[in-house]
Amino acid sequence: MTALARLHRSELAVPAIRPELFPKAAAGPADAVFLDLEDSVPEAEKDRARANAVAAIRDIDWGRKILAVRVNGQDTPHFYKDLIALLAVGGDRLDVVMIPKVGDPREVFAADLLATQIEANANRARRVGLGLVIETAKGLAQVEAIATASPRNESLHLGVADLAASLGMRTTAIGGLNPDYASPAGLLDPWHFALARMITAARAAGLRPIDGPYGDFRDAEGLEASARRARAMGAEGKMAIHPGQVAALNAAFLPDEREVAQARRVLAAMEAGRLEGRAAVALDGKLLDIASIRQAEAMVAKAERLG
Ligand code: 1VU
Ligand code: MG
Repeated sequence: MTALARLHRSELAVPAIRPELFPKAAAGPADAVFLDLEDSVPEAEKDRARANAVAAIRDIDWGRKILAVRVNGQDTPHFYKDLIALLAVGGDRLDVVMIPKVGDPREVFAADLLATQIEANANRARRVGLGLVIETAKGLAQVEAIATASPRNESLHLGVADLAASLGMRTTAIGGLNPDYASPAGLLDPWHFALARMITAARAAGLRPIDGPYGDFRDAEGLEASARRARAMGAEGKMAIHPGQVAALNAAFLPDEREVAQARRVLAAMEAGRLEGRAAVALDGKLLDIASIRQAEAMVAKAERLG
């Protein structure tokens, strides 16, 4: 369960072909930063992006952030080169290798095997973690097996754009709602099933579930609503594609004072019930029982851990 203990409210994507952005990302408030070697890098620039990422791991002070690099997928000729460069040359500061488009637990096993060999040869002092991007129909269908495929696994991330393409969803937007997906009562959330399934698999395996990005980075209201939906369902944090999104995510994924105060009231009411020999009590006209203790304790523990 150690994977859950890291603060991971916001995760800023930074294209690795834009090294001028690295110091801004390192100095900013994101809990996690990932340098991207994959879909924000044109094919002809893959080698340059990789070299930039390796230098950034070694030369930039990333403070206490989770530092990740998203490598190219295992269906490309770049994956092994990315992994060797990052682990053999990049050094120990790299926390997590993010693997895109994971579709099968055997891909995670293969990444673990290769990482183990590189780390042994490079005398790397600590084991790198894996962040797995769930963004294909195959990956979502096998997400439980993927989540438990390696002890290196730390987090699952919903890749909304690729998932939409893979599922044939009728949208070209990155995240957010779709006016066509509605009931007579209003808009529904087209990401609900995928996010719920990914969160369930992540929590069952003790990993951090991270919601996908909201591409319309000028729409603060839409981002906030999307983050609130994800946190209501149990997501630990959310990807950001622009630094302007980070503060809102950091705030959204902290338990707020009202929620924590209510959780403490629940615990007090249950304790009073316990002293009277009861495990089911009423508070404000609503049922509480022993499951309510677990819900409230999880909320209070998270608030205390985050200070
Ligand atoms: O004010 P300054 O000039 O000092 O700084 C600019 C800009 O340089 C900086 N900035 C960033 N800093 C760190 N990390 C970033 N990702 C980043 N983006 C911008 O912030 C200041 C304001 O920038 P801006 O509003 O002028 O933004 P631009 O027009 O320069 O860039 C917008 C995009 C969206 C292109 C840029 O933010 C970006 O490239 N984002 C990340 C894209 C990415 O990594 N995509 C792949 C992962 S997400 C995915 O896979 C989709 C599902
Ligand atoms: Mg993707």
